[in-house]
Amino acid sequence: MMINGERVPFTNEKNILDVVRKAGIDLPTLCYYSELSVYGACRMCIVEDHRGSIHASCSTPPKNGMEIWTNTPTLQKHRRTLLRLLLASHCRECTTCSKNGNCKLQDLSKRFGIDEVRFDKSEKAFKDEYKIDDSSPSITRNPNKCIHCGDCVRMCSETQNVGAIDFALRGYNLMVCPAFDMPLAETECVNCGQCSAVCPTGAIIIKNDVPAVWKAIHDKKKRVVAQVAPAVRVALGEAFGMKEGENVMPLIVAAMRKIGFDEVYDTSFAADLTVIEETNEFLHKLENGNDLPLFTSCCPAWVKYVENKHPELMSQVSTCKSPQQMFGSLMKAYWKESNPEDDRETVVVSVMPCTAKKAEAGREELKTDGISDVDIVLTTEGLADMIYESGIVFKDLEPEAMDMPFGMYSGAGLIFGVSGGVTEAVIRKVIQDKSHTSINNIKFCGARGLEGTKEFELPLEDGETVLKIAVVSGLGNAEKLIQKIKSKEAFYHFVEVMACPGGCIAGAGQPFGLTDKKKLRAKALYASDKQTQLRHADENPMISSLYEGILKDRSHELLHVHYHK
Ligand code: HC1
Ligand code: SF4
Repeated sequence: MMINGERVPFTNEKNILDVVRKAGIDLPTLCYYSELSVYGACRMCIVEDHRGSIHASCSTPPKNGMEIWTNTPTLQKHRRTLLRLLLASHCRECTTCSKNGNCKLQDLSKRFGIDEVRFDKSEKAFKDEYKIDDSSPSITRNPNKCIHCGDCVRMCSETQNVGAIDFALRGYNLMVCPAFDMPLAETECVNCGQCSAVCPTGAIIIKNDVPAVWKAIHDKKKRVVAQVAPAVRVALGEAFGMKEGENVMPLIVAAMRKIGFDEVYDTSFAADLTVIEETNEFLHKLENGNDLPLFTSCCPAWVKYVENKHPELMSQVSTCKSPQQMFGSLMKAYWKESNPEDDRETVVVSVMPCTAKKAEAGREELKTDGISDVDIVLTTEGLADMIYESGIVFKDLEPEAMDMPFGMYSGAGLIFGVSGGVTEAVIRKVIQDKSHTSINNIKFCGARGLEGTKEFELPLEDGETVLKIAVVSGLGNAEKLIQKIKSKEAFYHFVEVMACPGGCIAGAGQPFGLTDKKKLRAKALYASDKQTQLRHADENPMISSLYEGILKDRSHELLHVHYHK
């Protein structure tokens, strides 16, 4: 086809938009994501053909012989008019909006030179129009900033099969909200935050817990202990213009020490503990042959999904706390026991790629004597904000190592951050042959890759048992798998579920990224795993000393949970 007078070949591109972008022209969009269905609502991606007809390029397939232009006076006029209309009904408190500098509407207004908005309305009038919903522990909805692109609605229903939000009313009154405009916290929302990840404006934002962390750091009576999740290290660098997928963990440690965290540890350490506890639980169930498959439990959005939609399956969800929570309960108990003369209160801060971890940390079942095991959860972007606010030049930091003893982890714990990682870590524990070759060869078993559903069989060394395993990410894929299990179309011994498509590397608290970026993050985690001296959880010497010490009689109390919704 011809684009702006130049011949551009196309192959499998599903729409003109993809062909134009392939040709190096960044057509603007507000409602297009290649991983969601095409909605065609914003009309920013319009193109003009040789007859002067206008087409939405996202919903028009490319055809041989087509001639299109992307930047004619008509298109420019239409785009500006569309933006002006959107801005006219948008609450524009941009300087104090958490999306300031990261808002697609703001970017496009600048790009198309919008310097005045007619039909203006005061900020107060907006605030009086729709109430802000901050009932959720993970996200805040501000309908005054919604541009009705429907990205959040499609993400919540298509990808996550939750459908907690949808369009309501018509015409000028059209809005996106939960059924009957209920507070989000009272719906089936699982706190995955994926709606906020695709929201182009500040209409759905992640709860900001940065002020609470600063308060704790500035309080001398508090010992602020941080854990950093596996997936954070391969995404945070992007916030500082570094290469996508680069592992910046040593710089994160250096930055966090400068900020004032007293100790910096790795959630991968607790993931090693999860591997041991979950594998033992799995082998026990396998021996008894009942209540199978065992579903993983580290993803709190998945746990909430089961509670909401399939409570009858809760007995099949592992009783292991997630690594975040294992870390919190262990940390508080360990320091109380080993250092009773330190009278500072321990505050556990997690840095997570995930918004559902905020909700998990607040759950009643994960409190000890009324106190949360994890006190505050920051997202990757929240930590980036703290680094930025502190004036730390991230790229120029000298790399530093984690604190000990909870900074020691195996590669098995590290790969939890990508879909299939928990499964691979469990397999590394289950197999008898722990040689390098054998551990390396597991990568071919079928657990790796960004496909939403992976199913494979694993023959064990006893020559008799063949494990049937499934790995899914995205709750819509989990639902399809559950239906297959229920209808007896399929049987599995072990099922790993992560709510975010691709696993935690694609968590809503990370800088946003589609497939290509996820691939780089996954690659970086697997590369780091290969460089660890310890490749399976049993090898972690700190873990064995804990089992001989504090966990000897308290492993169930500290590492397991029984949810009672
Ligand atoms: Fe995850 Fe997990 S891998 S859930 O994705 O099991 O958030 O990274 O920290 O808890 O370890 C998230 C990541 C994370 C837990 C671990
Ligand atoms: Fe839906 Fe997840 Fe957003 Fe909740 S957080 S509304 S479940 S996409």
